[in-house]
Amino acid sequence: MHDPAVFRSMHLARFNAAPAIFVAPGRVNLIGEHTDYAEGFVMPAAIDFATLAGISPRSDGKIVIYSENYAEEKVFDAAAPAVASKHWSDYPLGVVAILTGEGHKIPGFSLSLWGDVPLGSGLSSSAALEVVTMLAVTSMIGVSYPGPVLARLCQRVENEFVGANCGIMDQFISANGAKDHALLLDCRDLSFKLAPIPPNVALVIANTMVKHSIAGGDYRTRRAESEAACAIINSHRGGVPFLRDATLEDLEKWGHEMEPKSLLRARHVISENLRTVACEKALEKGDMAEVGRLMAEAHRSYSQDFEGSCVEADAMVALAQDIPGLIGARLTGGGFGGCTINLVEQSHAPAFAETLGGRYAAQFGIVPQIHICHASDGAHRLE
Ligand code: GAF
Repeated sequence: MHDPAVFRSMHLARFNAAPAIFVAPGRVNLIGEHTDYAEGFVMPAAIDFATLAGISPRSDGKIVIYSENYAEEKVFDAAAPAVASKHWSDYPLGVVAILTGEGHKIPGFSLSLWGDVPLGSGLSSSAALEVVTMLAVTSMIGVSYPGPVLARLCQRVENEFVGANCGIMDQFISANGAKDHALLLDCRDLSFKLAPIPPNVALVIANTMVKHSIAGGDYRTRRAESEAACAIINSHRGGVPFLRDATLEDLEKWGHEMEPKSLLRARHVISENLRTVACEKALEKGDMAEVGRLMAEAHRSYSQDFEGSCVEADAMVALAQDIPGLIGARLTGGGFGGCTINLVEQSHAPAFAETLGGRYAAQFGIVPQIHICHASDGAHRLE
């Protein structure tokens, strides 16, 4: 279905109109977890799982959205205010709401959607859906936003319409990713640097098959705990509105005033920022041993200090350790389930995937999906 011709025929058959077709990828985060909303650093890559959107204008004032994945069509009145209903259509509808709030008049349109980003697996299927819809709708009304602005608007869909308190990482990488590169993003000013992924390194994504949504309570709780620690530091020395501005020395000085869990969450975020910047430097130098060491330390911190992992993800990381070709492994994304990212020497990748899958199935009785992915370009028009 990544073939736009098949997608075009599907839209044409349903809506009797030729669509403009857009694509937006999911993502995997190599390092920098729960640092984005602390205005820190992240280093994700867009992957070759993506969502496609076909759009054509309508003259009846309706917004008709069809999801091929859900085999479901939803019809809305373009003139009526959009309301969220905890349904997949919240994401495209939220795009309309945010654009309307920005002063754009959105006419009726038909939108077809299809994607292969695994849902609820921490690979940002919702960000891909927001970004592809934003690109499709803005292009239909003749508006062109720079990638970082488009990403911010999509983050607002999530924060203000869907009601998930996420940071900017997922929408940013889906909109701005680059083939064969990870992207070191400064979530404070959205400046970024592309970090080449060596051609002999594969991104092996292992799905624990444990689903988790960032709209759930754990993400919110962890965020609140880390922000509480930040408030204590800020009350002492000021100028620390976000953990991005805090240091490990701050924790030594004022950690005793924090709730024990807050202290641990903050230690993860502060140290993760340091690791993320260091990891980009190591990648630039081609020092893959250092990349692997930083990923291992990042997983330990995510699991033990942030308590953002789960038994299955910890096992998936542990089971990978002695498989030939592994450079580094860690849980990726919002946490509490989802996928691990394994950087693996390309020549070993197929055998690595098979061994890891077999070991995980033997331990948990669940066959995990394991994907050998490549870093891809961000959202763009296909035709
Ligand atoms: C989810 C969120 F959407 C991101 O903003 C980020 O906070 C991530 O979890 C954790 O790093 O993917």
